[in-house]
Amino acid sequence: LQKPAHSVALIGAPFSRGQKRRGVDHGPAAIRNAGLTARLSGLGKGRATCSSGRVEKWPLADMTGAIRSLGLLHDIGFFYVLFFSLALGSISGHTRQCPHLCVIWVDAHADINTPLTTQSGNLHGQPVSFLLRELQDKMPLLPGFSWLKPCLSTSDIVYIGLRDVDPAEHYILKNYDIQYYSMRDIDRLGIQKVMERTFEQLMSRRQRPIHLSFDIDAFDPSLAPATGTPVLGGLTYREGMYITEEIHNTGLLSAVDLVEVNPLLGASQEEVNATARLAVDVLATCFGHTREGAHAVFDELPTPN
Ligand code: 6HN
Ligand code: MN
Ligand code: MN
Repeated sequence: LQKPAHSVALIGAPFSRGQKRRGVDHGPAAIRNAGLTARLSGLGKGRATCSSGRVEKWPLADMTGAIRSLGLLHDIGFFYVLFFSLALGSISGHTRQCPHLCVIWVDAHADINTPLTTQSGNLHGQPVSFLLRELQDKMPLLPGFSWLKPCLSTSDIVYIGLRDVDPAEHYILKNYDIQYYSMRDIDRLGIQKVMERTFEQLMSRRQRPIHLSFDIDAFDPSLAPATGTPVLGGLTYREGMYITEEIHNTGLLSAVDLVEVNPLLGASQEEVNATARLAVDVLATCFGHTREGAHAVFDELPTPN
C-alpha cells in the first residue's frame, strides 16, 4: 500500500444530470465558498490543490476525462472529489489506481437500482449497480457506458445510514449478501459498533485503501436541508463526525466523494450555508480534524515573565 502524501487535491465536478432537479452542480462551489481549502490547509496537510472540471459540458456518460485526472492526481497522494451521482466515475477511476480498494457508502439511499428496476429513471439512484461485478448479468447494455467496467465485488462495499430503500434495492442487498447498517441498525448497535463491524468486514483479510462516498442526505434534514432527496430520521452531527473520525484513524482513506449538496434547494441562505458548512466539517474530519483538538500542533504554553 502506497503511503499517502500530505496533500489533498480537490476536484469540483459540477454535474447535475444524475437527476432532474437543478442546482446540485453548484454544490462544489458552495462547499469551497464555505471555507474548505482554508480548513484543510489549517490541518497541516500542505497545499490543498483545487481544480474544477466542467463536467456538465461533457456527454453524460463520458467520464473518461475525469477518470484520467483522478489517475494522475493519485500519484501525488491523497485526493478527493466533489462529485454528484458520478461516484461512478470516481470509483471507477480510483480502482484503476487501487484495484483492491473498498468502499464505504454513507447515504440515506442505496443507489443500487439497475436501469431496469429504477422507478425514477434517475442515474443518481443507480451508480452502485454499474460497479458491481455480480450484477452484470442484470444490466442492459446502454449506449455511451461501454467505458465503464464493473470493478467492485459485493463484499467490497458497506453501506451506512440507509433509510429509504426501494423494494428492488432491498432485494439486491439481501440476495447478493451486501453488508449494510441502516438507521435502525445504528439505533440498535450504536455508531461505535457499526464502525467496528464495518472495518472488520472490509479489512479482515487485509488492509486496503478506502474510497468514502458520502452523500450529505445521510444526515438528518434538520442538519442538511439543502439537498435533493431529504429523508427524515438521519444521522446526527455526532454520528456523522464519528464515522469520518474513525475512517481517518484507519490511515487508509484514499479518496472521498461528497455529493448531493444543492444550494438551490435550501429554503433560505442560512439553510444553504449550514449544509455547506456541514460538508466542510465532514471533509475536514476525513483529513484529520479532531473534536479533541489534537489536529493542531502546539509546542509550549506561554509563561509569564
Ligand atoms: N440519492 N431510490 C431513489 C431512486 O430514484 O432510485 C432515490 C435515489 C436518491 C439518490 O440522493 O442518494
Ligand atoms: Mn441519498
Ligand atoms: Mn446517494
